[in-house]
Amino acid sequence: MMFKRVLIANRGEIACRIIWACQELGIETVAVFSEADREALHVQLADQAICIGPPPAAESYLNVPAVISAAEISDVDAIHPGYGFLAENAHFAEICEACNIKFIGPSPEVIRLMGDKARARAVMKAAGVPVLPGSDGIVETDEQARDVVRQIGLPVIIKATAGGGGRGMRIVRTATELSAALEAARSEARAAFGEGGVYIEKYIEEPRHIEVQILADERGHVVHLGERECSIQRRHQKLLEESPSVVVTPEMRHALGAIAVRAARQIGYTNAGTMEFLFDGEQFYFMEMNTRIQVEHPVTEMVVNADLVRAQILVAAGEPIEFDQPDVVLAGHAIECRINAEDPGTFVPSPGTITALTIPGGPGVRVDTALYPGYTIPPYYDSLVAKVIVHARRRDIAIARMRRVLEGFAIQGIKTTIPLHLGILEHPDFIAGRFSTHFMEHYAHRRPDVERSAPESPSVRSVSSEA
Ligand code: MV4
Repeated sequence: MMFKRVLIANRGEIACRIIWACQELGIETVAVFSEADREALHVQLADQAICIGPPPAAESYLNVPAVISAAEISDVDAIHPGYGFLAENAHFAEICEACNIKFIGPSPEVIRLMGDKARARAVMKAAGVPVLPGSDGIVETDEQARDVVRQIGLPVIIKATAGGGGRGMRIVRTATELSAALEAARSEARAAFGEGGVYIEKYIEEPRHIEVQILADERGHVVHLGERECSIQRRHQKLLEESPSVVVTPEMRHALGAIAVRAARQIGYTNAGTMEFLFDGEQFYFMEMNTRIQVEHPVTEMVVNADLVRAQILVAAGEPIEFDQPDVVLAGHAIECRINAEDPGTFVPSPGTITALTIPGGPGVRVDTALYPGYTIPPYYDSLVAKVIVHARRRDIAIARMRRVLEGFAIQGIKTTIPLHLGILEHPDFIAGRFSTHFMEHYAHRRPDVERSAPESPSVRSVSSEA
C-alpha cells in the first residue's frame, strides 16, 4: 500500500528534493531539523516539522532515538534517509523495521554487507563481477600482505574494510613500505571507523571513476540506468559528474549494465543503488556499492528521463518497476556541478547570509538547492549549497550551457566554488574528455591562470566570489 506520510531524515537540497517527490505522489511530509536549521527551506516545505536536537549532527540528524521518536510522534509509514547521515546505517534500517516503519532503501542485511568493503568485494567476485587483483578478504599479518604483493605485484593500495571515501587508505610502491603502511592504515581505520580491518588491491595509477545506477523492486525486477562519470574530484569529494561517460560505448554499457543487474539480483538488492567501478582504459573493476540515492543522481535522471526519488518511494511501497531494460534509453548528455560555500582556491568553508540570489533558467537547466535570499548557511554541516544540472543533445552543447548558467548564477554574501567550475569547464583536457581521478591535482598548477582568465561579467561574477 502507498504511504500516507513520510519522514525525511535529512536536510538541505536532498530533503527538499524528497519532499517535492512526496508532494507529487500525494504523500504527507514530516521534516526533522536541528536547532541550527529552524529557518531551513525543508522545514518550510514540509507539512510538519519536528526539532530533533542541537546543531551538531551527532546530536540531531545522526541521533537514531531522536529521529525514531519524531517518526513515532508523527505516525509516519516510512522514512527516507537521503544521502549521508543515516542513509547507510544498517542498525538504523533495522530499528525502522522493528518499529514497523518502512526504510526507503535496501534491506539492513544488504546495507551491512555492502558496508563491509572486503566482504562486498568477495561477494561481487563470486557473482561474476570483475574485481581488481588483491587479497581474499581481510589481511591479518605482514606475511599475508607480502604473499598478496608477491602474487599481484606493486604498486598496491591498502583500504579499510569499514571505509569508503578515501580514509584509511595507503598506496604502497616499494616492498620496504608495506609493513608500516599496513599499520598506519589499520590505526587510521580504527580511529575513523572503530574497526581496523584492511584489505589490499592492485593500485591503478590513472583510473577513471565510473559508476552504474541500478533500480530494483521488491519482486526481483532489476534494471540499470546507465553510468555516471565521476572522475573530477578533489580530496575524495566529487566536484562535477556527467552522464554518459565519454569512454563508455553502447557495447560496454550493455555488458557493464548486465553485470551490475545480475549481481544486484544475486544479493537480493532492492531500491536504488550504485555500483562504483574503476576503469583503467581497458577494463572495469568493481570497487564498492553505495546503498543510497547519491548526490549526483540528477545527471542520470536527465539522460534517462526518470525520477529516481519517486521510484525509490514507489518500490519501497511494494510497487513494481513498470518498465523493462529495453525501455531505458539514454538521450543526450547531462553534467552536474556541485556548488559549495567555500573559497574556490583553498576550499575553506564560507558559511554566511545569502544577501541576493539569481538562479538562471532556460531549456535543459535544473538547479537543486535549498537556498533562498536572506537564508543564513549554518557552519555545522556539509558545504554543498546547490547542484546545477544541465542537459543538452551533445556534450559540447551541455558544457556551453553549464558555462552560461554558472556565469549567470549570482550568490551574494558567501564565497562559492563557481569560479573553480568555470575553470574546469574551459580546460582543454576536460573539453576533450581526457582525464582521470587525478585531474584536479594536475589542474591545481594552473589555478592562478584559470582565475585570471575567468569570464568577465563583473556585475555577477565578482560578487559571487566575494565574501
Ligand atoms: C583506488 C585507486 C586506484 N586503484 N583503488 C579513492 C576513493 C576511494 N573510494 C577509492 N579510491 C581509489 N581507489 C585502486 N585499486 C585510486 C583511488 C583514488 C585515490 C587514491 C589515493 C589518493 C587519491 C585518490 C584519488 C582518486 C582515486
